[in-house]
Amino acid sequence: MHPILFYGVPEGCSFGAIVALEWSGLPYQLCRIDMPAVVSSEAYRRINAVAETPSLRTAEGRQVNQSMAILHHIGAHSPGSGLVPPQGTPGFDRFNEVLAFLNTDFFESFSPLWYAMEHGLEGGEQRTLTAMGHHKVRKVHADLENMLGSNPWLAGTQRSAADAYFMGIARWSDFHQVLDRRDFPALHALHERLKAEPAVHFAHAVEHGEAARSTGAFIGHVALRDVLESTTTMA
Ligand SMILES: N[C@@H](CCC(=O)N[C@@H](CS)C(=O)NCC(=O)O)C(=O)O
Repeated sequence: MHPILFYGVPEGCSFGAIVALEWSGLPYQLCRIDMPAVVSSEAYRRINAVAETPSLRTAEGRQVNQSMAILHHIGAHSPGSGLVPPQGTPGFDRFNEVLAFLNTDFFESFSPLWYAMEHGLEGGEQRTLTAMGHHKVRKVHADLENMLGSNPWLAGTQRSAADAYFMGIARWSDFHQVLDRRDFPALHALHERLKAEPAVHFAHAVEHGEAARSTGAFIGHVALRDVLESTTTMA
């Protein structure tokens, strides 16, 4: 068997896991999950009890949820890829620190903006949450700019799974029209570098249902129904 990544559309944070799988060189399949309709369905809750994407079915058939756990799993199963530095090294600590920042502070800073949009808020409530979201998003960009310093990549001199994850979340500031990334020159340069990556083009095309050319070992899509049926058969 090979891993299956359940990725959420539109604009899902699963984007980074798709990029990481491409960079890993591991053979893998994708299962597309529409949000919010399918992600909150009873069928999908059999994959992930908290109704979130991404989720990874491992090559051994276990389910791993949460972006950090998934990225670590992919890295551990592709040790030559450089996605995750070896545990116990300074490189690992740096990688893990920046990934934790992205998965908590950076991710969370967008929640007022998503809430205002998804709950159709208007008037004063909408203005308050929008102002709060803009403040938080600007702050985490300034923080990440400082963390990045003069490094070309978030974990230092080498591309890692943290960069893949960053790309999936950073685009939300374009979606919500929060800031001009050129105000953060190091992050802007990182974003431009990532934009040129074939794996990023691939993930974008996959999300948009366009013809996508894998430079990794992507096998193809599988339907949620088929994954669930095969699980029942195996049980
Ligand atoms: N802590 C989780 C957060 C996952 C998460 O919030 N996923 C969103 C998409 S980015 C989701 O599935 N939302 C469900 C929905 O929109 O209904 C992780 O890091 O994987």
